[in-house]
Amino acid sequence: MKMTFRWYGDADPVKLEYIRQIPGMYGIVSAVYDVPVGDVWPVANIMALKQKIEAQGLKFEVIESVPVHEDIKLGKPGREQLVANYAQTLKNLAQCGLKVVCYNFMPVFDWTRTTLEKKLEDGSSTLAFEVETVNQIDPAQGIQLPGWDASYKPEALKALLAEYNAIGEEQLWKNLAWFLERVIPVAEQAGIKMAIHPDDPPRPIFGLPRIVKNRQDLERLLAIVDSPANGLTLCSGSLGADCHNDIAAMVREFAGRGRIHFAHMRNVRNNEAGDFYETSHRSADGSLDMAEIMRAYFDAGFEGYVRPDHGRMIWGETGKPGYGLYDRALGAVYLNGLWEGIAKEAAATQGSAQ
Ligand code: DNO
Repeated sequence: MKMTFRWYGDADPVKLEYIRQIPGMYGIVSAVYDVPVGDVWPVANIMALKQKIEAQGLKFEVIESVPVHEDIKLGKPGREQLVANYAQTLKNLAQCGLKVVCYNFMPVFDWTRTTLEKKLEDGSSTLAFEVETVNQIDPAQGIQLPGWDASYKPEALKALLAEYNAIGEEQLWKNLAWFLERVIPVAEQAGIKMAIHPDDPPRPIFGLPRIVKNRQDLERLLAIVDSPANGLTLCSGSLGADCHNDIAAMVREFAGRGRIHFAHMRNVRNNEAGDFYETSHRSADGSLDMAEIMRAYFDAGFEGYVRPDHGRMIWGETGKPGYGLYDRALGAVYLNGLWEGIAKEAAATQGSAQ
C-alpha cells in the first residue's frame, strides 16, 4: 500500500512542503489544470509538475483526474478526435512515469453536496447531502447547489440536462463502453492503469443517469474490457453513501482480482434514505468500518495507492472544502496506523504458526 495525498498545484494553500511532513507519505496525486478538457496534456506540463513534486522527495505516479469530455459521455460527433486526444494524453503520462489515471463518467457534474459547511457537534464543519433538499429543486429553475450554480449558466445547464435525460442509462453504458474499448488497449500498451471513480453520491440525480453505483455496476464495467488496465478507484465514501453497499466485501472481491488500483478512504455517516455527511476517518465516527476495509485490502495483498479522501474543516482552517491539510493528514496517519497494526498482527500470527 502506498499512501498519497491530493494536491491541487501551486494554487493549493496546502503546500507540498507541509505534505511531505506527514509521516508515511509516499507520493502526490495531482493533475495538469491549465489545459482545457478534451485537449492533449503536453509532456512539458506533466514534467514540470513532476519535477516540482519530486523536488520535495515525493513520488508522482497517480493522476486525478484526466477528465472525460461531455461529448464522449453523450456520444456526440467529435468524440473520435476527443478520444484520440485522451489516448495521446495517456501516452504522454506514461512517458513521464505515471502509473495510474483516475477518471469518472458522471454526467455534467462530478460530486454533488447540498452543503459544504454542515456544523458537527465538535465545532468542525463538513460536506453533506440531503435527499429532500435535492428533491425540492426544479432543475428548470436552475440548480442552487455548491458547484453547480457557479459552473453553468442556467440555459446551458438546461440544455445539457435535456440531452442526458434523452440518452438514459443504457446509452450511457454504451458510450462508456465505446470509450473503454478505445482507451484501455492504449493504456495497457503504455503501462497505465485506468481507475474509474464511482458516482458520488451513488444515485441518479436530477433525472441524470448514473451508472457506477454498486457492486453490480462495477462488475459490469470491468467486464467491458477484461484487462487489468481497466480498473477501479474504490472510493469508500462515495459507494458508502448507499448503506446497502458493503465496501469491505467489494474490496475483497475486486482487489483480490487485481482490479483496484487506487483506494479513496473516506468515512461517512449514512442512513436508509440516502442522506449522508462526511465524518473523520475514524471507524467510530462514521458508518463505515475503516479497519475492516483496510484489513480487506491487506488480505488481498493490495500494493496500490491509497489516499485519505475528504476531511472535515478543523482547527480554524479555511480553504477548499474537503481538502484542508489537517483532517486529511490525521486521516493518513490513522490509516497508516491501521495498516501497521494489521501487518504486525499478520506477521505475529504467521510466526506463531511456524
Ligand atoms: C472529490 C473527488 C472527485 C474525483 C473525481 C475523479 O473530491 O473524489 O472529484 O476526483 O470524481 O474523476
